[in-house]
Amino acid sequence: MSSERKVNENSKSEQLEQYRVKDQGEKLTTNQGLKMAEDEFSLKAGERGPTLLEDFYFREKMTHFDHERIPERIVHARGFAAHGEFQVYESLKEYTKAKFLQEPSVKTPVFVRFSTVAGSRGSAETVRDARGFATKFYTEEGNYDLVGNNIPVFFIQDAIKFPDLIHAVKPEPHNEIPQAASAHDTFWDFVANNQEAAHMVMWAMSDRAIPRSFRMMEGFGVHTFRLVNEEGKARFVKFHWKPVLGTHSLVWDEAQKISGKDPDFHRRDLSEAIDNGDYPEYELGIQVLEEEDEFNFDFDLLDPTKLWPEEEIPVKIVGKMTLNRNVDNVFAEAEQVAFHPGHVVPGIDFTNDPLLQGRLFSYTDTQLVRLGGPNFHELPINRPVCPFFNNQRDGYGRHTINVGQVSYHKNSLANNTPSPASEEEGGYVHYQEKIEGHKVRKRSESFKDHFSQAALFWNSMSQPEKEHIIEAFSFELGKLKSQSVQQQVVDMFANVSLDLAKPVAEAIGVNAPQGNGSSVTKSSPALSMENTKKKPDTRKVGVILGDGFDGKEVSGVLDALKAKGLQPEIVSSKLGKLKGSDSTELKADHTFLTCDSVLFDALYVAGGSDLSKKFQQETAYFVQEAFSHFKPIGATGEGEKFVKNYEGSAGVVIGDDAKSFADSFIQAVAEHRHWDRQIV
Ligand code: HDE
Repeated sequence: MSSERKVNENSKSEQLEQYRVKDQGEKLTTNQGLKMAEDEFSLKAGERGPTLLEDFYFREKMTHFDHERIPERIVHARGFAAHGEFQVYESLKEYTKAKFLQEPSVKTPVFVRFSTVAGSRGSAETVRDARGFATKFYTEEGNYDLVGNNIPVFFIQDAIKFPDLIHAVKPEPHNEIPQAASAHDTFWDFVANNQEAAHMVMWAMSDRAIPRSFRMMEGFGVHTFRLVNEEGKARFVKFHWKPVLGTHSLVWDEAQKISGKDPDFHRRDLSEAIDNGDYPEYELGIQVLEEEDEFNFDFDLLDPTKLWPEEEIPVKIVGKMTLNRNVDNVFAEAEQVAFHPGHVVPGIDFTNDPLLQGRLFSYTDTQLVRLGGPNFHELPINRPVCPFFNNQRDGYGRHTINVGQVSYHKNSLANNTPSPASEEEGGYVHYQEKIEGHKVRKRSESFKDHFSQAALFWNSMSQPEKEHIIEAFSFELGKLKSQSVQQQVVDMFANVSLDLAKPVAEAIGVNAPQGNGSSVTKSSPALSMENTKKKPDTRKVGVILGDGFDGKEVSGVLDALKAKGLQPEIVSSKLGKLKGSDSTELKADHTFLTCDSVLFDALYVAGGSDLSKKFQQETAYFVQEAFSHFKPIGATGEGEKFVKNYEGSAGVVIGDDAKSFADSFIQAVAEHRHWDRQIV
């Protein structure tokens, strides 16, 4: 094999094209290609007689249907995905020889799957949970998978505990309750008895665990990896994805209501944004550490319950990923995609993080049962864009027709090919880390501090974020039956802060925790979402409108919102045309029945002169709910009376000059939420 491997001329999407079947306008056939004359009636002995075994068409159709389902992922079952591309801003040659990170002009196709962790495949999307953020880069050197989460740390320090963690968080086995929720006894019993979970639990109880959208959440590789350059010099690295729209969340009451009103909220948001041309973008960031700095920190770099504070080790922004194409078929693409942290390319390597080491086993193992055998790499979504050759053969679902007599190494009959590639020829050579030690089942002493970074996280939160964490703990623990577990958890989190543990103890009626809290006073502003980017782009505004609205004014506001990239959608008591006081007509997108205030980022109440009692009641309800979720609310003309009660509150904009109203309202939308509000 020559060292210059030729990448398929095709991009990934062109490669996929050959598998895409468009059957519109075609005649119906069997899977053998036989045209069928009938698709409604099985073959019977007489019109009222029994169905015949001879009916091959019925049997083929029904057998295929009976086998349509595959096992869902044991974790991250509920997910959605999109295609896109990635480019580096400048060459990362200094750090890594990975070819896709050398050249700013190179566009690498990517496929990204976002997911929740605990819920089943059909569960609601806005539950409190970590989110998976898995990226497959189809590079010219083979597929590289960055299989991360939206939280930079994990619950456990050793992969051997993963089955325990997941058993604890999944629905309890005796009644399969609750679905997609950690608010139950076994999860918190696990936490209290496995205190390495403290830091991740702080994140899971924070607003990070209820993201506003996949487009507005960060991604993290979690583990410390290695980058290795052409000279063989290795450095430690942590990977980050930073969303260009900033990192934003829902509020808990809203998240729960959306679970009922629109359980598909996150996938709808992602696919609609891509359809609208509002392509989600994420910048890739790296934190890089020299190997000689390995022991210069008060935590172990191999410990996956620790992050590297950005203020101490800055995140260097090195490239951008743009998601620009929706999947054509969720099963073929999002369901059949198989990620694996062990899918690496030369220049990217592992560390001895014991969580990562265990993951390197688990992902192939799980695909064998989920995708039915060892040939899952041949599924269209999983195929690399470069050719691949080896002596592996046969197995369920083999597509490749390997030609020739030889399927072993070494051989003389095929000139000893396929032959291993040297490092110079692009062959993967593992970083030669020196290892010395006794074979032991132990954890390093350097992994034993479970609370300092949990306290760092707490200290870094804004006041509203802290209140949300207290509420989240109070909610989750409030659902437990075991008072002993409740008490254990409260006592455990007294090691983080008494300002957290005491109010939670009070809220759930257990004894106030003893202890002094943490001695850590440091904070890391980068951890607070208060300090994220704030932009109005792509925000959904519910426009409440009835007949007799002020045509000129409302049209002016809608145009101004659209010009700034916001997405106004009209809500009324009926669908169809709404007539303004002049000749303006606007079409309603939703009724009060088919949508809800929780499905919008902001409300603009324009009202109308001709409103039913029902309209007035529904509008009052929408406004009250949006207000209680701290959302921006604007009103003009006939709409003002619905907002009068809230006048003067943060994020409430009232005015009748369309232009200045629109400007202030857009600014309020950019803020995302207005915490500084007295809820009435
Ligand atoms: Fe996973 N994880 N995981 N995980 N994980 C899976 O692989 C596992 C962990 C993550 O959209 C499974 O194909 C073990 C950390 C994502 O398809 C399984 C351990 C992080 C996805 C598995 C971990 C992740 C998975 C289930 C502890 C963040 C979804 C289905 C050592 C860095 C990928 C599958 C997708 C999926 C095992 C911990 C991220 C069972 C043993 C830490 C995003 O193999």
